[in-house]
Amino acid sequence: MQDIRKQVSLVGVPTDVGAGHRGASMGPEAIRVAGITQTLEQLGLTVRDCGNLNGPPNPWLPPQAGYRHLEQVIAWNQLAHDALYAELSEGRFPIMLGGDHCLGVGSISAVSRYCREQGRKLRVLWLDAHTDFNTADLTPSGNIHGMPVACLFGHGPRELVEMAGQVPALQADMLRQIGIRSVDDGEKTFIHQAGIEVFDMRFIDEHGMRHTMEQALHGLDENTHLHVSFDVDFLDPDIAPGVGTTVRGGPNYREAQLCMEMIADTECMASLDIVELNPALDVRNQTAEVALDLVRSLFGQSTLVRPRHKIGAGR
Ligand code: 5AB
Ligand code: MN
Ligand code: MN
Ligand code: MN
Repeated sequence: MQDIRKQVSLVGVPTDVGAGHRGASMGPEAIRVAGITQTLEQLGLTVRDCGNLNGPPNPWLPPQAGYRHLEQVIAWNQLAHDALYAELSEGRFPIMLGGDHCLGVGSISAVSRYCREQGRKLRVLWLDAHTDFNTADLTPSGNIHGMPVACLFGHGPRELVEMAGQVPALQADMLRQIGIRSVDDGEKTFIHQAGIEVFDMRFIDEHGMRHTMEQALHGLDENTHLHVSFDVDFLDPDIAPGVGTTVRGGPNYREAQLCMEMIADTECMASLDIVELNPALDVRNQTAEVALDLVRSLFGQSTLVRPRHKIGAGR
């Protein structure tokens, strides 16, 4: 584990083809400008910046048959899948800098494929205001960034559903969603049917972030690859205005920090997505800077004065 954590690869995926607002395509550069490489190096990690992938432009057209820009979404996800799988195969820790969250399909398909080959267990934490479990029939928008989880569970266009080489790429016991507070009506029924464990904001309000994370991280062991898919709209818009789909009532700064610190404590995290950051909607790059503060905690920078026993990892 420690070896993988030391060798980080940044993969920029500058597109907004899956979103309903333009601008997430500028996300990778905003995180770089905020200083991600220096930040990770200060934490003792070695960083390879692989630069940006180069996919099709955003044609900015209305949805067709329930999907907006399906062809472009498939192309970008295939590029992301291939690039991330290559980094994983070299034993490195990939960080995907999105880009909108449709890219979760490519990223998590790569991780799913890799874990299958390596005989590792997979746990995905989906940090988001939204469940992203829409289909062409259920979607209110046609925007595919609202559909990646459904695709990973086998519901969606064949090219996306089959990207991991095994359908479905994910099963309910592998996924925990945290921070949820905006779910469309049809999506709600469908996610319930799929048996996915959702720690929504009501749960976090009632039980607190500590208990939420203890539950979400329960059962990890040394053979578990923990993937974190961090949609920046997970955060309360007060601290993270630079996203296309803000929803009030998200985790505040300290709650988000605790969430990340508890993930770090497990020492299981082996890949990460940072998606949906939209610099066109941000003010002085503050959202990128907050995201980076949280990344620092994810990689183990701690405000603890002295070490204490670890919680939540089930060991
Ligand atoms: B995000 C909405 N459910 O499907 C839809 O930011 C929003 O990746 C999706 O979580 C938000 O259009 C997608 C209304
Ligand atoms: Mn999302
Ligand atoms: Mn979201
Ligand atoms: Mn969004």
